[in-house]
Amino acid sequence: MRSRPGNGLCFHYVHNCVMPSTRSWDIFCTVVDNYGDIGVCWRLARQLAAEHRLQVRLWVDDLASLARICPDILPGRDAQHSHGVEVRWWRAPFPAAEPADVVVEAFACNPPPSYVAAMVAKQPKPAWINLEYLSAEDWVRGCHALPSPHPSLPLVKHFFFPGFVAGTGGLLAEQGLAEARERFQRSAAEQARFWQDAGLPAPRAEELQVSLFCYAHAGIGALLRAWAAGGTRVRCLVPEGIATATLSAFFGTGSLAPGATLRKDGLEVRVFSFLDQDQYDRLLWACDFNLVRGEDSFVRGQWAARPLLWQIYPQQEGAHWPKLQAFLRLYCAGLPAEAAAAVTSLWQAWNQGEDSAVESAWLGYWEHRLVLQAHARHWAGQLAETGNLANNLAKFCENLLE
Ligand code: TRH
Repeated sequence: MRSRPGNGLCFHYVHNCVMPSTRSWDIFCTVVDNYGDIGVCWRLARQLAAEHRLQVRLWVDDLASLARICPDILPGRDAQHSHGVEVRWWRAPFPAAEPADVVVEAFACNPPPSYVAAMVAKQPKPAWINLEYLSAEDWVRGCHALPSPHPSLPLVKHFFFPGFVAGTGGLLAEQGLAEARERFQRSAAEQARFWQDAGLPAPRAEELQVSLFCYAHAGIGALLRAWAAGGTRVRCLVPEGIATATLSAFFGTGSLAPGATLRKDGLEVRVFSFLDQDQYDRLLWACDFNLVRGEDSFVRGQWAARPLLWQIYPQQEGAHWPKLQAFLRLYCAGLPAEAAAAVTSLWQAWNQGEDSAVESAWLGYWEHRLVLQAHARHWAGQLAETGNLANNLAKFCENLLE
């Protein structure tokens, strides 16, 4: 028997009523690179366990990456529990494990053959989901929830696509997220506690707070120059290991350990140790402007209801460009034309990594800050209406299992 966290009770939906049941879920995650794969899976696993009281087992091949965003995790352990989730180290040889009622493979990561064989033998058959990457492109609505029969086995996989609009799976968002953010953004005491817990001094008056999470190729030098030379004081908060080459070159220093503070004219840069996911959310809520990347921090930046700049994960042959344009079309639809053009210029320049274009685009962008602030709040409210991914997925799987 596998060990089961929590009280073993979970719930399923029948005609919109929540009924007790005993569903188990297995989520499979391979870490291709960085933190986005495990970031999404960890957030989903925690939410399913906490809000749906499901018995969630997360199989991940790289515990060190998970430990970075959840410091409770001990790399090297085959099995451990955290936040109501059973975390299993996915490595060869794969142990004999009874498949769960619902099997989620994240980003087409292919569960082990022995596990798939056990899925075939299980009665009733598990619901099998391939959780896809996030994209704002139109085709997503047409592919969301489609079945894909296995070519040789009596199993059917369903595609589940996150998205920004009705007809997609929605975005990950915990219950009460908007309320928690609003409370935090209104409460000086909560913010003071956050800065203290994060080991960062509280902001100074009239100082713009910026968080910076980006890939190495970003045109960061241009932004640093613009912030240093601008009329407003800027404090830029950077996680350890991010943008190190550019920061060292700009400030002429080698030390970028957590706690390092670098100053030039009106700009101060502070390096911090990676925060856990919940604290990272608070950082985004506390900042006036957030630079985010990949998938999960991009979504959390939107939930922060603050202006943001997204660096999309670069793909071969420029496959990421249509995705960026598709999102910009959606995001800018509700903006006045000049502000929309400013957002588009900055996001494009940033993603092209063109230093000189970034510098002038930033100045044009920040002129619209009041409009952009209001828009960010409105956008977060609009997204919330699409429903959240964990709920949508739980309902979808219940229907498959009925
Ligand atoms: O790390 P990312 O670039 O991740 C990815 C991967 O490259 C992946 O292969 C690719 O497919 C995907 O992007 C699109 O960026 P992302 O998605 O934002 O993930 C970062 C995670 O790290 C996210 O869950 C937030 C978390 N995080 C913390 O918990 N604490 C921190 O201090 C920081 C900076 C991030």
